[in-house]
Amino acid sequence: MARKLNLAVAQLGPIARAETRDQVVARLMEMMKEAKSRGATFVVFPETALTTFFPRWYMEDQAEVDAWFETEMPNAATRPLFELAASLGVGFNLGYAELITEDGKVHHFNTSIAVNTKGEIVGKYRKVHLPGHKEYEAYRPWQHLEKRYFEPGNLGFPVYEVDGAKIGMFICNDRRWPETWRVMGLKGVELVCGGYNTPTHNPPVPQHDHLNSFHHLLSMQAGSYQNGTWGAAAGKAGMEEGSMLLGHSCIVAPTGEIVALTSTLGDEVITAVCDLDACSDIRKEIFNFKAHRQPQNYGIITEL
Ligand code: CDT
Repeated sequence: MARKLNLAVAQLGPIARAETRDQVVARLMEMMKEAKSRGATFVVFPETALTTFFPRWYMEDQAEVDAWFETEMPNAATRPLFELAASLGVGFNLGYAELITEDGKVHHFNTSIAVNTKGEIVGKYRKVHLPGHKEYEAYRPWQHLEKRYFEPGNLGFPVYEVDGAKIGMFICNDRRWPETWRVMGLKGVELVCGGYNTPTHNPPVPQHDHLNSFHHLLSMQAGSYQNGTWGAAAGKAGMEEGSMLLGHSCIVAPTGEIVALTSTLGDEVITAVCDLDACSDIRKEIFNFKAHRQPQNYGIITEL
């Protein structure tokens, strides 16, 4: 019998700087209910889904920076989302800024979690490919200071069994890198999912601004096809604090075909029934890794 995952992607419209976590979680819960009403059992939410995309502002006061981070998960603000997930029997993928002490050292990560249909955290990913810059750059209308506020993830690209599906996560810029997909592809992933905050204007290369959506979908479609996996991406969209963010949240089949796409720049849920066994149509044939990969020629990829 085919294994089917009824999947939802919940795109968020803009989050104002003054909006509280409680207010945002209420929006996430509304979308989770909508997803459930359409039969979905797993919902993908955006990157840093609990707040506005704060790396657009230069901050020197570490206490001000840390206020954008979560020190535990779930916490008071997000617990209602976990409780709703358990009561509806809906799992989810949620991105947030994580402040944690590990081995006696304080860390700041751009993180996402996979939560099962019982509301339990069963997987964690920390963003590996951090875009942007570290210092204030005056020519930019807004900053992109992920390299200042986060350190690169230290968990690699894990794949988790979540309610019978093999799920891996990316966070925003990761989706553009073939290595992200291939590492999880080699682990037999069946759904690669994650969130993004992609400004439609990239100050260093404005000549590419009109290609923003194309490059996003190109990355999602190529990554899904070349690894025979479902792909799902949830954006934060619309005009957020003066920065226009890309919509076009999507669900992509292992063939590379887009099967669902948002059509607004606001809170919007899209769904698709994903046949997880369809992954093997690609993996047993054109991208049969065991039969066709030639890793002895790929060494330069992992050399520093
Ligand atoms: N959040 C994030 O990773 N955004 C990047 C913007 C790149 S331009 C600095 C992205 O790849 O969409």
